Amino acid sequence: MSVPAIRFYDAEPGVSDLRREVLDGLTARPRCISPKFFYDERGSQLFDAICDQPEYYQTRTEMGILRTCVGELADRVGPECLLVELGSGASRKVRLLLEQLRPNGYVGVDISREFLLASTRKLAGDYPWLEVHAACVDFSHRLDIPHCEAFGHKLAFFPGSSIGNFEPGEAVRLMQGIADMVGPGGHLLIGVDLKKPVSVLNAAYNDAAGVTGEFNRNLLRRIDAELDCELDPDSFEHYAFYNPNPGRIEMHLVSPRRQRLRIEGREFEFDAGEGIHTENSYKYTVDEFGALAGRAGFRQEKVWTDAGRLFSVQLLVREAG
Ligand code: AVJ
Repeated sequence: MSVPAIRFYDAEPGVSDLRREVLDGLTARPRCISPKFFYDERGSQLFDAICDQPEYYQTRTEMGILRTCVGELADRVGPECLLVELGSGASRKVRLLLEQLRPNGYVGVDISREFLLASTRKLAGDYPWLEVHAACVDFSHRLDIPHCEAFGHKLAFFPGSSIGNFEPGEAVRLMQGIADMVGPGGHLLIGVDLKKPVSVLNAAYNDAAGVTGEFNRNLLRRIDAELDCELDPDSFEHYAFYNPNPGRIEMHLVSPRRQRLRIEGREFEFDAGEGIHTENSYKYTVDEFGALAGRAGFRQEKVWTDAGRLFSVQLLVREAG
C-alpha cells in the first residue's frame, strides 16, 4: 500500500526552547510553565483520553454543534477554500466538516510533531481528493504557515477552546495573526467554552478517573525525560479550580511537602503547599468573546451553541480594510 503524500513544514520547537522556558518559569514568581509543553506524544494521548471523560463536556458538545452547523457553514463559506486548522491534534473534528465544506486544501498545524504527522497522513489516506499539508509550528510565537498564498478563500479553524489558554490580550494578538493570514473577507471558525456554574467547570478539570491529573503531571514527566533532572513527578499533586474573577480555570502542580528539584544544574526549592501554575483556561460569554474578536478585526457572523449553552462555535469574518 502506498503511503499518502502530505507536504510537511517542520519548525518544531527544540529542546532548548523547553529548557529556557522551564528555567525561566521556575525562577519567576509565581512559578509557571506554559501549557503548550503538555503536548509531547504521551501528553497528546492523555489529552485525547480527557476528551472521552464523562465530566469533560467540551469535546462531545463541540462535536455535536459542528455536526448541526456544518451545512450552514458550508453555505456561508463556499467550496474550494483553504482550511487551516490550529492545534489539529488527532484531526478528529475536521472530519465532521470535510464532506460538506469541500475545501481544496487542508493545513494541520500543531506543536506535537509525530502526532501531527500520523494524523495528517491518516487524513490524506481517507480523503484522497484533499491536498493535505502539515506544519509543526509553535503558533503561540509566530503564525508562519507556508503554501497559503496559492489558495483563494481561507478559513482558519481553531476548535476546542484552546484560545482559552491565552491571556485575553494575547488572544487578541493571536487572532490578529489569524486575521492577517485569512485576509479581508476571510473566516475564522473558533470553539469557545462558555461561562457556566462552577460545579460543572470544576468537575470537568477534576475527572474521577484522574486522567486530568495524569495529564498535568505528565508535564513534569516530560521535563524529567528531556532535560537533565532530579525530580519525582509523582511528588506533585494536581490542583484545578475555577477562579471567577478573571473567569478562568487554573491548573497547578502543588508540592505537598518541602522538597528540592534539580534541573540542568539549577536547584528549585518548594515549601509544602507551593506549586507551579501550569494552565489557564478562560471562559467567556458570547458577548465578551465578540468584543475580544472585534479588537482583532473580526466580526461575529454567526454563533452556534448547544441547548444547554455549555459551549459555542463561532464563525468570525474579517472585516475589510
Ligand atoms: C485544550 C486548552 C481547551 O483548557 O480545557 C483539558 C486543555 N486542560 N483539561 C482545556 C485541558 C485540562 C483544554 N484546552
